[in-house]
Amino acid sequence: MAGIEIVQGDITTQAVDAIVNAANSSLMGGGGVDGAIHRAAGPTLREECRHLRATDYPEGLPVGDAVATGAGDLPCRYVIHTVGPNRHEGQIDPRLLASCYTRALDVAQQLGVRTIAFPAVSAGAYGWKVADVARIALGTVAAHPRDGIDLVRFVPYDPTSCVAFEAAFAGLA
Ligand code: AR6
Repeated sequence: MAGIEIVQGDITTQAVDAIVNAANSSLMGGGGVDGAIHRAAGPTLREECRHLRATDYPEGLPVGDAVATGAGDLPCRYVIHTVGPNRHEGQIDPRLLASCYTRALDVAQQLGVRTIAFPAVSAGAYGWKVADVARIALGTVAAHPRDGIDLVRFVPYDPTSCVAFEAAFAGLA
C-alpha cells in the first residue's frame, strides 16, 4: 500500500515521477498551479497539450477525467492533467472532484508511475473550500488500491491549505 504524505510547497519542484495539474478543459494553460506548471515546463508541454486537443480531445478534457503528457523541463517525467469541478459554474458534486484523484491515479498506474504529487484541485479559481478538497482528496486516495505506487504526496501551496490537508489526513485514522 502506497505511503501518503503532505509537503507544503511548490508542486513544480517536487522530485517525483509525476505531478498532477489542476488544468481546465482546454488544456491550453491558465493561472494558478496550471500557469506555474506550464511556465516551468516550457513550450514542449504546450505543444503536447495542443496535440492532445487536436487528436484525442477535440472538445476538451471532461471535468473529472485525467490525461498524461511529458513534463518538458520539469524534474518529473509526466504531468497528469485533470479538470476539477468549477463551483462558480454550479459543479458542486463531490464525486466529480473525487474522480479527478481516482482517474489521475489510474493514469499513473498505466504509466508505471511510482511516486506522484497532487495539488489541491479546485481549491483556487474553481472555488471549492480547501477543507472540502482535502477531505475528498485524502479519502479518495486512501480508498484507491494504488498497486505499484509507492508514494502519494499532497502539495498544499500555503500554510492554511497545509493545515487543512493535515487535518484531513488525521481524520483518516
Ligand atoms: N504548487 C502547488 N499548489 C499551487 C501552486 C503551486 N505552484 N500554485 C497554486 N497552487 P488553482 P483550480 C494551489 O486556481 O481551483 C487555472 O487558471 C492554489 O493555492 O490553480 O482547480 C486553470 O487553468 C490552490 O490551493 O486551480 C483553470 O482554469 C490550488 O493550487 C483553473 O485555474 C488550486 O488552485 C483551475 O482552478
